[in-house]
Amino acid sequence: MMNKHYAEEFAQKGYTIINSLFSNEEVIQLKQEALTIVNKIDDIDNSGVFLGLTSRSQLFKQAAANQELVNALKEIIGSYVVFMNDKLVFKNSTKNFGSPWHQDYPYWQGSHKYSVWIALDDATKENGCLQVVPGSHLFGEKNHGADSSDGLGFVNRLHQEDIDKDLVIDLPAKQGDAIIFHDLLYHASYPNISGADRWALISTYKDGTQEDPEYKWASAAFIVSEA
Ligand SMILES: O=C(O)CCC(=O)C(=O)O
Repeated sequence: MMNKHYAEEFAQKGYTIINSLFSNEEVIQLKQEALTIVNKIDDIDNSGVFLGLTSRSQLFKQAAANQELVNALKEIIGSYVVFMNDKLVFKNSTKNFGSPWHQDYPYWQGSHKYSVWIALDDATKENGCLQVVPGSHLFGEKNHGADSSDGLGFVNRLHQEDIDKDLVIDLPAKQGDAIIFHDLLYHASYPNISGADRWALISTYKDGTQEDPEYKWASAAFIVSEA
């Protein structure tokens, strides 16, 4: 049941939150499934980002089409919603760096995309919750030429001087909460200084009526709502 006007908040701030989209039991299952998938892969890079859960797992495919999530996305995007791809962003005692400030748009280009950041662990300032600049989705596409030579991925990074610290807010989240955000929203995460896991699943969607370039990494894209 829709208990919140997601579209209004999203239009204003560039993000909106669905609390407890998944129960703790569902999240534990997802995390276990993710662990099984990741453990089978030998060449995981240093970024702590792993693409393509849905293409490997029915459980993740079901999660991507979760009805409450799709209803919220329809409010924001319109009636034709396409899932594009998902990724695991796992921070832990070794992958403990904060994700740098960026917009997602430089990665995707084309039509605007809508990502859903789902907490697979409680996320706090100490273990690396998200930080955002509310309303920055209205600032347009910014230059992402900041240095990214540290080998930690995230090749598109905003310049530090583009982030007005007074406007930044933290988005702590409970396990199972979902944060839907616009691909122009400035976002980053804190370093994980806790020594414990802070895993998140990020699923990306688009308006199916929009033409786009061919995305090789979205080969498992599927329609989650057509009407
Ligand atoms: O969970 C995080 O650290 C943010 C990751 C992120 O923004 C991304 O992978 O695009």
